[in-house]
Amino acid sequence: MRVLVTGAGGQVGLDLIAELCAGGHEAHGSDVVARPGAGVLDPAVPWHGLDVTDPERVDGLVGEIRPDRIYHLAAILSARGEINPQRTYLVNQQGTWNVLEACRTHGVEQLIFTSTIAAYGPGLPPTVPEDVPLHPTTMYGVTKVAGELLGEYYHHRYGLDFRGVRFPGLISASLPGGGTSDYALFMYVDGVRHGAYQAFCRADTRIPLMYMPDGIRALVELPEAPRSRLRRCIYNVAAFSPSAQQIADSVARAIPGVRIGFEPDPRRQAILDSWPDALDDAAARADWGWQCRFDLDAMTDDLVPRVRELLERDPDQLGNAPH
Ligand code: AKB
Repeated sequence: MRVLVTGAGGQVGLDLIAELCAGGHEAHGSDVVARPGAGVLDPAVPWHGLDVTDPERVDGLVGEIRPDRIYHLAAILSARGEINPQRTYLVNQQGTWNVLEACRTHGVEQLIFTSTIAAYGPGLPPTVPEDVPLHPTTMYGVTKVAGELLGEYYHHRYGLDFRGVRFPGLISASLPGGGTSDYALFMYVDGVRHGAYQAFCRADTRIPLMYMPDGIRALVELPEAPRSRLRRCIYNVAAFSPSAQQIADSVARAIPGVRIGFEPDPRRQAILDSWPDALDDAAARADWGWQCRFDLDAMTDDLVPRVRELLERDPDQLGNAPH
């Protein structure tokens, strides 16, 4: 199967492409950022410059490649998105519209969309299913909700096989992209690098999190499920929901002597407080057999050696912790 990935240079895209190639698919990466180096991306994978806000370029590329499936990952995340909400609207909203239109015009069979816990807003029960009132407080969340609804419209109106997941904050040994959930990853990165980290949230902050290999598996399994078994287009997928203190404790178990403190930043704390504690993913379990494999400590055991190895190779590879 020929697959195009938008926003492929981000946190999810490179791992996803590696998994798609391992599964025998012809994967094409696309992004505004330049092609990553050979150590990060298989040189055999085609890479295309793509600004999703440019409708002609999106249309031209989809017409040229004629993919069977598109993974639309291109987006500006929650924390970075609040620095420039206007640009975030263009990339996330106009970009999704452009990709949907290209799917319609060129008869792309399937579009996979990555939504997020940021689709939710304050005032909900601690554990949320999919169908509750959605009143996100960030432009990222607003555009993700709109993207979900637009995709469902194209599914019903034009027969596009539109599917997607609402992801928890994803954690992996790769450069994060301006998310508010990044405090979790930087406990590991700065824990290894500096032996210390000041998180920008309170110790009792609790949001849904997931280790990237589970996230990638969700993106590979959902598209393969028979459509007749799916009762909806967008599914919650859940893994674990530790408090920030519990993550710090897990890191300290793997990196003895590490010092993790908490210095809440009001702007990012407000975003974190607006998200639910946990996701109810009963629908994904029932309809396509979704099940996460990593809990917090299993993630820590797997992640710490990976972070260590990456930082030994290139101390700047994982970027700097946001303050
Ligand atoms: C973010 O923090 O913005 C993302 C997300 C939760 O979708 N990681």
